[in-house]
Amino acid sequence: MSDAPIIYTLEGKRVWVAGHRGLVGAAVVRRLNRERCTLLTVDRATLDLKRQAAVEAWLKDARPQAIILAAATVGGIASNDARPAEFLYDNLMIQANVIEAARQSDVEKVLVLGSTCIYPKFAPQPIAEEDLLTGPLEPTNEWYALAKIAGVKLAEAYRRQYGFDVISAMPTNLYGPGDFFAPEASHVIPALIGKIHAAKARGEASVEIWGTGRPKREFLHCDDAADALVFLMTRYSDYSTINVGTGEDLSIRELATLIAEIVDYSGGFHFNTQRPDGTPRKLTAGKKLAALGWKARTNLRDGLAATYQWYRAALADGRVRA
Ligand code: GFB
Repeated sequence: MSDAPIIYTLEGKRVWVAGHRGLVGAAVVRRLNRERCTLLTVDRATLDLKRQAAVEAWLKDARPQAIILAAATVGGIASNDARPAEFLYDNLMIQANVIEAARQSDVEKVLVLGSTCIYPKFAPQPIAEEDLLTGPLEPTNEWYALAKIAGVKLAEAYRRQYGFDVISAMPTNLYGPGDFFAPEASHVIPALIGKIHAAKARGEASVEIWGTGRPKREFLHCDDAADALVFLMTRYSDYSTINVGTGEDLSIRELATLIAEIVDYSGGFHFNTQRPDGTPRKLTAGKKLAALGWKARTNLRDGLAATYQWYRAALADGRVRA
């Protein structure tokens, strides 16, 4: 099947990657380095995306023509639960400020990034884009999910009222080199890489896994996600959000086993059911993106092995702490 035609070109354009230091933003920067466009980035210390006037002034001055909005306050299941106000407020403000300022500054196209936790906790599997707002959310991440649903709706509303070309994409759980590694606060892959690596180094017989190990998750490498976002930027322009995933998932127990193999850890696991499982499953239906001609390339084992290699190098040179 051939790819959907290019309907928007990035060539010669000024493209702002908001959130360029994050996992996906950094991957988008790497991916855009292969396009003939001018990359714009700005550090958090220079521009606080939560401040409306500052965002409007920065955009008027920097004049991007296209924006990939990868900036967000994010974290794993425990951070989501512990910092509900920040996860809701920060993400609402960032999205609203950037989209409205982009409209005022005549930006041509904006891509807003979300997450598949926007879908109902018990959505039918695999989850299609049409399942949005058909049932209650998973309580551990409803704050983040509500903000990201607002992002989808801002994209729809600005297209409807102003004819502004704002699209939204919902990647599944992302991982890869440059991820945020902190045992309490990070997502499951960096948490387990860190914990299993430490257990091996200390000669510990077992590693704590949160919850029952039975929830299933779909994981997408950040470089695949970035490739999909650039693909969508150039080939998609419509109301519906678009899922971005691999179409394959595995249980947390299976994930822990795979990471232990990669780390070469021969100990066991103990499951702490005092910690939350979160949503039981969130496998995405990728039909819309597949119909446009895109599919993920990185196999999970290879992606995890490369991430582990990056983690060891980052530990050695002090970019991350154990
Ligand atoms: O990646 P994670 O934190 O987020 O957790 P979610 C995924 C699963 O791994 C849950 C289990 O079932 C956790 O209980 N798990 C096991 C662990 N051990 C650990 C551990 O040591 N650390 C962590 N973090 N998990 C997030 C949402 O949900 O996914 C966000 O909270 C966002 O809003 C993100 O959508 C992509 O997949 O449950």
